[in-house]
Amino acid sequence: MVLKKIAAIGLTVLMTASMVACGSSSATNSAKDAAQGASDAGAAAASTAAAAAGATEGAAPAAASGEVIDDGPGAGVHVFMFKSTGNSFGDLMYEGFSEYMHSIGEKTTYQSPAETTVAAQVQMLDELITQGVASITISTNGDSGYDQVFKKAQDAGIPIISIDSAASPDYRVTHVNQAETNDIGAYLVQAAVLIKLGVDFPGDGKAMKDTLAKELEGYSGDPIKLGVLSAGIDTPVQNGWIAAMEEELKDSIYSGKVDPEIDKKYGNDDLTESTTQAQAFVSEAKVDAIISPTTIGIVAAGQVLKSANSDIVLTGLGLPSEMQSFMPTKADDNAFDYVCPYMMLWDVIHLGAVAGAAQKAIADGSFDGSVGSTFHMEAFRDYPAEDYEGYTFSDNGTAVLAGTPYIFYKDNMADWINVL
Ligand code: RAM
Repeated sequence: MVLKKIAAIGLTVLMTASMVACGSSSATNSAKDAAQGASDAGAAAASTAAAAAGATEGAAPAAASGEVIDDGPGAGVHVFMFKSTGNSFGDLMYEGFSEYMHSIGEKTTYQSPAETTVAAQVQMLDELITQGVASITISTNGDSGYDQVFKKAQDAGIPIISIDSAASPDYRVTHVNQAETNDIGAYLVQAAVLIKLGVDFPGDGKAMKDTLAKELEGYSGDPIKLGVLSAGIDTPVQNGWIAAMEEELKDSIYSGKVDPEIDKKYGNDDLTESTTQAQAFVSEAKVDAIISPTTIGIVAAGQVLKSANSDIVLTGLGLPSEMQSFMPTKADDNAFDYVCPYMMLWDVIHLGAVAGAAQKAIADGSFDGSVGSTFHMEAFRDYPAEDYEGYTFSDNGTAVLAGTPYIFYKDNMADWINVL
């Protein structure tokens, strides 16, 4: 069933200009087609609930570029489950997953609970497994509590891969990692401190550390204090990034200049809770910069800091469409007139497509998720065909690397507002 047709707007942009190279990448971020942005994808997700299970019979409909199809849950359908509904980041990953899968004749459905909890995901998974779905691709809300339901999937021969937020290596075939965890954590710290020091994005992600080292050498003020406004307290993906931030802060360039302790608050990827936590940062007045490694948290913090006309600066992981009121959008803007002068993310649509290609290869028996095992992703949209290879992930399971962090700043925001 075609639930949503999104008009492509014809603009083609390359995610290369300010890419942060991360050395270990076996894949590259690709050129991408500028399809309609997050709000339309959100509308598609909202319609998901209306998808009829009966639609699973017959051949999978083909999808045009930017078209989001939900075949509804049922036997033989590939399930994509995000942490919860109402999050454009999840909607965009599903857009890529669904479009890629339909381009190769597979059926998909987007199934996420209303609540961002382990229990809510487990209950949905249980029902989907009983229906005999073809596979499960999940972004988890926690690192425990899934064993029983994952075992049920395993016993039923339903492969599980995780994306964004990892599932236990005991049950997943592999994890689709958006970009290297250590890179994301390090770059977020570097960006936050550079922004606090009033330094524009140097135009190249790799140049951030050198620029920062020079700036900090001449810094003699009070130690800069960083705060993090995260998602859930147990969310694997954000906790991995926070650990990488703490590691980065051990580098000697920060010694005596930036407090090694991060003040952490959790908004559970809920706009209201994240707003309350951002307000707490403002009223406590202890931090100089907030890093929000969640697209929901960074929007809440942007709004709070802007309304309060606060001196606290902001960076993190955000969608350009949702951050345009809090960021510079033109090359001649003064970045420091905005609460968030620059931020990061990766190509979320492409990420979802890589997970689709992994599931297809698992179904065909050509990829088993082990280190060195590979799968092929066909070209789709402007993305070239590409091969991905399993490697050892930080939790000792395996992952495939889908991309690299990408910096959004005043020179490129306008290109992305209608895309992501
Ligand atoms: C949020 C989610 C997701 C995270 C992105 C950056 O939408 O918390 O897990 O990866 O932000």
